[in-house]
Amino acid sequence: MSAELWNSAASVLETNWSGDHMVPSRRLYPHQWSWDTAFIAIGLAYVNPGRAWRDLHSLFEAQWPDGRVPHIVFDPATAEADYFPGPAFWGVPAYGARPANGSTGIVQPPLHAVAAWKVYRRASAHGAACVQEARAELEWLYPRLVAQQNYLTTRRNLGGAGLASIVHPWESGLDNSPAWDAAMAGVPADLSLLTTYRRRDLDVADAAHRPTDRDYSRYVGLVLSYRAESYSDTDLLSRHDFAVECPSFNAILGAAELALAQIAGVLGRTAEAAVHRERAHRITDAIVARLWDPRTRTFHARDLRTGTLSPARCVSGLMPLLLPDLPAEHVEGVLTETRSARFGFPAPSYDRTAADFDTMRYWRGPVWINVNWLLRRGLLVHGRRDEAEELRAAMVRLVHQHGHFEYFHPATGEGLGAPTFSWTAALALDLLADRSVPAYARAA
Ligand code: 9WN
Repeated sequence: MSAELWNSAASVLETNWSGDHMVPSRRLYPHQWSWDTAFIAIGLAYVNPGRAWRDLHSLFEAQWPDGRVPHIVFDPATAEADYFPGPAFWGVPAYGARPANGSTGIVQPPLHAVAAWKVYRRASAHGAACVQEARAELEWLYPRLVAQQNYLTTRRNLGGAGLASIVHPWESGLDNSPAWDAAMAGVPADLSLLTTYRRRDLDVADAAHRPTDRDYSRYVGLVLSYRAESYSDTDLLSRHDFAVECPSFNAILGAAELALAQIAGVLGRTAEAAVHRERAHRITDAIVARLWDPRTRTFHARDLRTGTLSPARCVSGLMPLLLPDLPAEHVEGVLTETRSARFGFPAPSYDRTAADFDTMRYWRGPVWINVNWLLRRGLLVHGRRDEAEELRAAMVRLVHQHGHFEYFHPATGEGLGAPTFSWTAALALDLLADRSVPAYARAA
């Protein structure tokens, strides 16, 4: 089974390569996406490390002067009509050496340091030249990764506690998650926006799987609001209708600091390595202080406009397991939640027992491989090797039986969404090849 799965995964990555970057899916997502690039690099590390670095390079070449890494880098060879909201809709002005309309103005979870570290670690398997290349790439990326973290922890520290806020659900990567429902209720839904701007996703995907028109009009409205002030973050909380601290985004922010500590160590930047570890620690403390609900004993998204935690129990609430300094009480709470009837292995995107659990709709029930990959890493970080192995086997089985789909039905395993999806293929390679544990993992 593993050779067959390996070959099919490698061939998805071959098909989706677009010259200097990978597309998540040829039909549905014909540009380059930020956190997809990180997941994809983790798999390319096995079959084509040169492309892993090239893809990360293309993404960071589009980094804004303020440090933000855009959530989409637009491919100028792809027509405006092929993806909505496309380049002209975002209207991003030229910056640095970048032409106008080259990217979006929002971000996605900063997983790239974790990916770069994994690609570097794998380089020795490909020979000395590859190791040399990997070191040079780390040198190039390091200041850019640091700038990304600085942007998120300063300009996006809207709550003042050291966490990054997302100002659009798309920034979470978990777009349509019930975690945003309470905060989104306060965002005006102007359905007339969808007559001005036509959804393109419904031409290529099933409407029963995708966000509703109501939610989509809110997504569009939020972009228009951020765009109106040229994507400035100054005083954002007082003039923008959506600002949320997400446990998954911030857990990845903390994990990035730990990966940066490892990268800084290899680059001989010992003092910086200590600073990154300290930052990871502070992010962990802030997640615990602000996003933990002692009643549910799991983490929830905080709406900064109302100061309340979302009642929804989503897979994003399990992600702080990625952080080794998470206190034992919180680790226990999240593990109990993970193993409960609400989630299980592989974990669905939302509480299976919730009345509005939806087996089909985007991030409201189906299983995604990327968040399960992160969950497995979290289990390894906390020394739960047996559970990590159980989850690994469940993911490999799912993808082997059903294919490299974008997401999967949480009961039947049926493949849903895009059929040859890059991160599913990339992470399948890593799941087949890598049983190692992060160096900073704790003992069980
Ligand atoms: C909007 C590309 C992206 C992923 C996100 C996923 C989906 C886009 C969309 O596809 O989002 O960014 O059009 O729905 O939710 O996680 O990065 O694969």
